[in-house]
Amino acid sequence: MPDLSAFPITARWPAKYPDRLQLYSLPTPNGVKVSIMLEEIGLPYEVHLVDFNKDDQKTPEFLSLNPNGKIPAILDPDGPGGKPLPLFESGAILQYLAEKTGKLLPADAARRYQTIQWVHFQMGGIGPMFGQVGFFNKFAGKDFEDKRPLQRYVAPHEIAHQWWGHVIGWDSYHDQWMSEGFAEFSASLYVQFVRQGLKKFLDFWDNQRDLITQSRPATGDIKPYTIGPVTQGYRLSNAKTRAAYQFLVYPKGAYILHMIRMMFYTARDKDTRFQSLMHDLVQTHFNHDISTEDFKRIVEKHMSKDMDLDENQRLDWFFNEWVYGTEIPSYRFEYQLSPDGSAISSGRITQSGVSDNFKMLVPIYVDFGKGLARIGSAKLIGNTSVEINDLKLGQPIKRAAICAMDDVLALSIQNK
Ligand SMILES: N[C@@H](CCC(=O)N[C@@H](CS)C(=O)NCC(=O)O)C(=O)O
Repeated sequence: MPDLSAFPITARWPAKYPDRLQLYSLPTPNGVKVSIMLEEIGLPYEVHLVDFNKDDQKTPEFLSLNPNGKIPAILDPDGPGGKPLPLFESGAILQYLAEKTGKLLPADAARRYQTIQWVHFQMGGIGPMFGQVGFFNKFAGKDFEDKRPLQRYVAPHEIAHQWWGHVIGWDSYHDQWMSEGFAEFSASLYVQFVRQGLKKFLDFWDNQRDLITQSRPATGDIKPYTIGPVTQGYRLSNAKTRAAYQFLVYPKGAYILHMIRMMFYTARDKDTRFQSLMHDLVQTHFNHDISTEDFKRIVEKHMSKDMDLDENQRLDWFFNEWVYGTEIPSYRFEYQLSPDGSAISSGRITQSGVSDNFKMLVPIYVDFGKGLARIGSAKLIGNTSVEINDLKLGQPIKRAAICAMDDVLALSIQNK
C-alpha cells in the first residue's frame, strides 16, 4: 500500500484508496478534461472535491500540490519508477496519463505530435480565451464599466476555429481560406446575435470590405483584392505585398460565406437552409480536411433554383468569380416611386467594373415602415443595367435599396 502521507494535500483530503490515482478537482471545463480522460482510459481513481466557495484551491494544502492554486491536480501513487507523482496543469496531466497507459496518444511520432499540437492549441489558445469570455460576459467582469476588455477577449474568431480549422480542416494552403474566412464569418454572427443591432452588423461588413479593397502600407500600398484569389493562400504575401494574406483571406473568405448565407436567406425560412448546408458540411466531413471543391459540392447540393444562374445545378459562376477570381463589381440603383409610393414606377440597377461574363444576383429591398425587407433580386451579367418598370408593391414604401445587408461585396454601392 503506497504511503502518501508525505504529501500535505492528503491531510486535508485523505486518501481512502491510496493505491488509486488521486484527483483533486471540480466539474469546470478544465476539471472535467481529466475526469473524461480517466473514464476513457479506465484507470481507477479517487476524486476529491476542491470547493471554490470555500477557496479550497488557495489553501496551503492545495498550494503544496499546485502553487498556481488551480484545479485540476493529481497525485499518482504509482508514478514513474513506482514513486508517487504529483502533477498539475490539465494538458500535462492528459499527456502523462496517455503516456502512462499507452492510450489516446498514437505511438507513431508524427501522429503523436499532431495530437499534442491540438492539446497545446486548446491549452494556449482556446482555454484561456474561453476563460476570459466567461469572466467578462457571465461573471464579475460583466459589471466592469470599461467595456474594452469584454470586446478584446470575446475573440469569436479564435473560438470559432474549434469548428473551422479543427473539426473541419483544410486540405492544402489553397483551402485555408475556409478556415480563416469561416471563423471570421462566425464573428459576424457574434456581432449580430450577441452584440445586436443592425448598424453594428453592417459596420462589421463595411470594415471587412475596407480591409479587402483599400491599399495600405501593411499590404505594400497595393489593394489586397487585386493581388490574387483567396485560394492563393499564404502565397499572397511576399516581400512586395507584405501582410496581404491577412488582409485578403480573412475578410474575403468571410464575405464569400456571408454572400452565400444571404443568397440562401428567405423571409419565410430565414437562415434555416443555410444552417442545413453548414450542418451537412460538418456531418459529411467531420474531422477531415476539406478542399474548396468539397465545400462547393455541398453548397450546390443545397442551392435553390434562383441561384442556378447557369441552369446546370452548379455554382461555377459564383466560385469562379468570388473564390477563384479577383473581380469586385460596383453597383448603382436609381428609382422613382409612383405618386402614392406603392410602386417603383421606374428604376435601374447597374453593375460595372467587371468582365462581360460576370454574373451576380443583386438583392432588392424595400421599407414598408418597419425597416428594409428583401423582395427579390435582379440577375446582372457583365457591365449592364436592368430596368424596373411599374413594380407594384401593394402598399406605400418609404424607400428602396439594393444590397442593404452588405450582401454583395462591391467596391461601391450607390442607392439614389
Ligand atoms: N491552465 C490550467 C488552468 C486551470 C484553471 O484555470 N482552473 C480553474 C477552474 S477551470 C480554477 O481552478 N480556478 C480557480 C481560481 O482561479 O481560483 C489547466 O489547464 O489546468
